[in-house]
Amino acid sequence: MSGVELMVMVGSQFSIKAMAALQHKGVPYHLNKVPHNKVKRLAPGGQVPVLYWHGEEVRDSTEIMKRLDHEVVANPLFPVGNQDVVELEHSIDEDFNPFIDHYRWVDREGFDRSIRKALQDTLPPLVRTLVPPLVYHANKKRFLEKTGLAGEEAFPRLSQALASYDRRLQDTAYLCGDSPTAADMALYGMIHTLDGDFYPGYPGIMEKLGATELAHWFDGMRTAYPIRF
Ligand SMILES: N[C@@H](CCC(=O)N[C@@H](CS)C(=O)NCC(=O)O)C(=O)O
Repeated sequence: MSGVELMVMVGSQFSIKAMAALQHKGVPYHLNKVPHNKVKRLAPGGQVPVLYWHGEEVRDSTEIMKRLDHEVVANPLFPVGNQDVVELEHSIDEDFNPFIDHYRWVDREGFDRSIRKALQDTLPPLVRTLVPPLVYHANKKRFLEKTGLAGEEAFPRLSQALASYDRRLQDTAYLCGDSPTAADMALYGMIHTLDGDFYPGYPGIMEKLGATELAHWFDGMRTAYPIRF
């Protein structure tokens, strides 16, 4: 295989992150969309995104960004020696991602707004109402264990995290300074699935919390790195 291909799942936060990173690097790519129920079977390692760089496979969105920096020097995603970017990108993936899982898979209203709607838009009419509750019950426990977030603590902790990003953006245009980095790509994917364009689990939360800098940053990222599946 030649050229650059990205294997993704529609609406996946880590896929959006990798798509934005490729745009940031100015790398044209072909999108390979894997249906939700086939990711485990078709994606190497059972997860997306996967990058194929001229036939060579790179798994994991963080590794993809490192590889892009290696191949294309301009517009570094991980500027050399900048530990703040490394730590923030890691923390967004590890500490913030559980909120996305919570508001998509555990919180019932969040599930109804996001995954249930996504399923209803893709399932045949006959099973459209039957399948979503089964999917909810089959996955809730798994995600509850994975996130470790109980219902009442999710919202205050999510609010704190969003407020901390908002504070960072009061001083600089991007999370780690005046240029977008890997940390911005990571949060961009997450916000899209929480309060953005892809069946958001908690629409309106930035407005509700008065996170105006974050909302402004998100609008700018959306314009700079439009995501279309
Ligand atoms: N650490 C991985 C996480 C990737 C990940 O969790 N991908 C999810 C989609 S957002 C996935 O492929 N899930 C497949 C499944 O659970 O069936 C990365 O950064 O790429």
